Amino acid sequence: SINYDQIKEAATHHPKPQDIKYTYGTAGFRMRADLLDSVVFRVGILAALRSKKLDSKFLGVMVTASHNPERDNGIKLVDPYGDMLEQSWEEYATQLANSQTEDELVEVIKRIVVENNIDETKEANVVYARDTRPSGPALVMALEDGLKSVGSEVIDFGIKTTPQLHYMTCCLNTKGTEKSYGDPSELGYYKKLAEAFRKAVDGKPRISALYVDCANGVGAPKLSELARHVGDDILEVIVANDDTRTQGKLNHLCGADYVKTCQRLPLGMDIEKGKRGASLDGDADRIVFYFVDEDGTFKLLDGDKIAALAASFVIDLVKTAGVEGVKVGVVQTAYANGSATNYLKNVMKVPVSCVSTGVKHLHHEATKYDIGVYFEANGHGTVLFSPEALKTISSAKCETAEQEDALKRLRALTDLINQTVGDALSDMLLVEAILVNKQWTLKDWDQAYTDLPSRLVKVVVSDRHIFKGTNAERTLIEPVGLQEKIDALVGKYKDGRSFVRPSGTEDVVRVYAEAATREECDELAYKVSGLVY
Ligand code: 16G
Ligand code: ZN
Repeated sequence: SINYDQIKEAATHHPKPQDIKYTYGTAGFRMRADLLDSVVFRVGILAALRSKKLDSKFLGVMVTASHNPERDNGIKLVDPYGDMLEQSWEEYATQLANSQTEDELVEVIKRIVVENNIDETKEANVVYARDTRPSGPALVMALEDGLKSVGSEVIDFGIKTTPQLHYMTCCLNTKGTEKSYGDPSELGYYKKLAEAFRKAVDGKPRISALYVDCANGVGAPKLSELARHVGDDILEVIVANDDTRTQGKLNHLCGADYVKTCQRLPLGMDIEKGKRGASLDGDADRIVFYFVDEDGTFKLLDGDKIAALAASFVIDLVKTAGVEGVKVGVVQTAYANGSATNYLKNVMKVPVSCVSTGVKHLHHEATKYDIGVYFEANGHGTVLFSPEALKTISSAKCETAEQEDALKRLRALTDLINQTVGDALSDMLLVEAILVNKQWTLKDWDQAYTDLPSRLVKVVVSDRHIFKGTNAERTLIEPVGLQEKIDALVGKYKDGRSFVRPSGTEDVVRVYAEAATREECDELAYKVSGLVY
């Protein structure tokens, strides 16, 4: 049973700083690492409580701040099957983090126990991992203190990518059942992906090398390891920006977020014309691809392009394999380029839904399709197969060699694609597998549609919470009257579109705009920002 005196004693070593309000947001808690000690300690307690609540299933805890600067860190919880923490518990995380004294902390814990009918005598099991940030080891010690104060059993999974922690959590909880997701180890992860990749590209010749900017983060050692398991006879990966030791290099002028936001090559990746490049972010859950065209222009293939590529390939396989009952849909956010949405809806004729920013919204919506393809434009996403679709695909019988071949590749994809969360390493192999099957260059892939010029602007305001949106964040309802002004501006531009939303991860408001030309797009972004400011 829970020893509250023990928790109080442990908590005195992790006091909450005065005058800080913490919020468990879209990506958990994320901020300057030196402000996180008390938060991490308390998240440990919450993870243990949730494990007790869920019959001692393993909870996952990831210490990372993804693409944020190196001085930041963060922490988020992963539910037993690899999904994000259930939304109703986010509020508990916030309350624990903000209790000022040890007494208040214990009060909140007792309330969580009562409200959720938690059996205190149940065992708690928690698995945690961290990225390569220098602040990681100290934070992990605070996390352990929190976990142990509640008597939790722990598995330290070491330095991992965020998706590897999701994979591990799901594997631990499905081990020995018919839903087993794989061997709960890092090696199990590589073997599963490598074997699936080999099957997916079976019989097709290798394509040119892929240069991968790993943002000087955890993706670098992990990608090298994965590539070793796949074998360079079928995939040639050249790892760049792999310096995880020199302070200050993580995410600095490199990585998926930098490349997507700045629309330019990362530092340390001078790829020549025609060579193929990709960038991961700091915890390897996002990926974008790119190349430099003959005329020297930088061409980005972002999450929208990945979604279109993946959806079209899966749809073709489903058709050829003759499992036609299986319906494919795509989930996007308001940040999806207008050309991408148009291409999917009107050219490919795939159902497309638009949801609010944040993986939990996309993931949830994607489970409504037999095969749900979800990607944020920033490169985070995956393809989800429903249990029924998996059953249909695994039990389908085929009559022709062509059918059999398609079925084999489709089955390989169900293992290749991380079903728990968007995973840059798994997504990289997915894209490579499709390009190998089609024998396509990045330029071939890029032909499907041309992105409208777009611009994302950060606006610092005195209170971003006064901005309230609806319609998947595409329409503002507050401040009253602002949306009408935005609409009036947008109406003046050909193919114009713009929306305003408060960030879930930074104290800013984001303004997105797109229009037919670069000049018009920038002008629209500038004018809408003027309305917000
Ligand atoms: C978080 C989200 C990401 C989203 C981003 C938007 C997760 C795991 N991550 O990083 O999906 O794109 O926030 O940030 O949900 P913003 O609200 O600051 O624009
Ligand atoms: Zn990330």
